[in-house]
Amino acid sequence: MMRQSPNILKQNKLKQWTRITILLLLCLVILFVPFPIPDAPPTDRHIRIEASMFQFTPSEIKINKGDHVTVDLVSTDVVHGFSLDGYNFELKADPGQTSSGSFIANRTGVFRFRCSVACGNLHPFMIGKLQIGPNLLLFRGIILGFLAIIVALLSIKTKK
Ligand SMILES: [Cu+2]
Repeated sequence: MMRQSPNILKQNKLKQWTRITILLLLCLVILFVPFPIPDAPPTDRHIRIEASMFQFTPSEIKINKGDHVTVDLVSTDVVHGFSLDGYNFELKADPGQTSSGSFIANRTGVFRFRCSVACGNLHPFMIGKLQIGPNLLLFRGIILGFLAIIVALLSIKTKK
């Protein structure tokens, strides 16, 4: 194998660092640049959620930002509660009864909702997920994944 002169080695190192820097900048752009996704027009949503030991049905709900949401909490067995993280929203439904309340989804993101009444030994696991607006984290993750694949392919090519 031919020995490379220190100068060429230095240049190669510089090139490598430039590549890494560009890559890091690209990652930052993907992670933090806002996507130009238009907000869907807000609508009135009526969501019926059944609470039973120890689950909510449905347990995953997707809505749009600005939606006026009315939740009907139906308890099918014992007393259950519904408490939404990030929002000051709580309901409590007696056995066989329906409890209703409304709120405006003015904050985007993924929020957990949980039972707020100790209903049994698995009560802490009685949780669900409310997604408000598009799941940008997922989009960004997918793009980052593609970037990683491209970089991997390129590095294989340059090594040959
Ligand atoms: Cu509970």
